[in-house]
Parts: sequence; structure tokens; C-alpha cells
Amino acid sequence: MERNSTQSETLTQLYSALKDERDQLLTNYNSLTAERDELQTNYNSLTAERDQLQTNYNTLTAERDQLLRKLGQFSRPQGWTNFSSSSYYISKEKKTWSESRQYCRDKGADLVIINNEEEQTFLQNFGHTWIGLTDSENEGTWKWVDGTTLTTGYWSFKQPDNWYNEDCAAIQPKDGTLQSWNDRFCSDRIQWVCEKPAAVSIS
Ligand SMILES: [Ca+2]
Ligand SMILES: [Ca+2]
Ligand SMILES: [Ca+2]
Repeated sequence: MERNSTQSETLTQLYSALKDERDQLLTNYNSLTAERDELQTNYNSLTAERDQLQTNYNTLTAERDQLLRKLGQFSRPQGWTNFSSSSYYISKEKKTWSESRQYCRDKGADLVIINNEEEQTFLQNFGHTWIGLTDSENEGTWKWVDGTTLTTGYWSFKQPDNWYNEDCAAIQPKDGTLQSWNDRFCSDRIQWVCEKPAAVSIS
């Protein structure tokens, strides 16, 4: 009898200990669940915040680009201006493509040849301008003024369209930095850009 009573006490203690442990585990579980919910909420609000910031960033970038374009139109450099390894002349006058080219050649230069994205981007600052590209020799084959065939073009959407036989390329910056070329009538009178190698300065 003595033995049974001891055994029963032990079981009661064990039961009580297990019950405590279960309660503790339950408490832990509840607090972990609450923590997880909190994290989920934080995550959601951070995601929303990030999306908002991204939208703001995009708006600001677009605004900056527009301001830069306006600034470029107002602060057009006089005479020749250097960029990278070339020197550029941005005209104030307006001429046909051939007259523009002649003007450049008379100055020991030629109409601009766009060799890369940096040059293309730089040239978005000066409004509508002729560039040294034409398909007047052979319709559809665009050639630079140095005789090389066009490889990378930065044409506007649906250009060149050879609308009523347009053969000379110009920049129309409103269409976006890397898609801004349009083929126009070579007889159109617009501004132009000449390019020549920048003078090497020895210092
Ligand atoms: Ca060039
Ligand atoms: Ca054409
Ligand atoms: Ca066109």
C-alpha cells in the first residue's frame, strides 16, 4: 500500500510537470504567432513604402530629364563645345541637310556621327538637329557621312518610315533619349550639329 501511494504521488508530480511544460509551450507558441503576424505586417508596410518610393523616384527622374532638356534648349553653347574626344558645333541657324553638311565641311568638320550611347544622350540637349546620316544613295541603306553603314541606330518608334521618300536623319529629342531619330525630307530647314576631333591640349 505504501508503495502504491508513493507511485501515485510520483505520477501526480509528473502530470503536473508535464502540464506546466505544455502551458509554457502554448504560451511560447502564442507569442511566436503574434511575433510572426507583426513581422508580416511590417513586411507588408515596408513593401508598400518601397513601391511608393519607387514611384516617387520614377516621377523625379522623368522630371529631371525634362528639366535637363529645357535647360539644354536655353543654355545652348555658343560656338564649339567639347564632349568626350570630340568638338561639336550646335547651330542657331536652320539649313537643309546638304547646306548644313557644307557648313560643317567649311569648318574642317562634318555632320555629327553618333558612335555610342553617351554621344547619343549628349545630343538630346539641342533640340531638332540634323545628324550625318542619310539613305539618299540607296533607299533603306543608311550611311554615315564617313561612308560607313549604320550598325546601331537610335530611331524613334516606327522610324525610319521613308514617308514620301525621306532620306535624311535628324534628332527629335521629345521621343526619348535612345529612340529619337526620324528620317525627314533632306530639304527641311532645321538646326544641325557638326563634329570634329577635339584639339589635343598638351599641358
Ligand atoms: Ca561621333
Ligand atoms: Ca529614305
Ligand atoms: Ca520619318
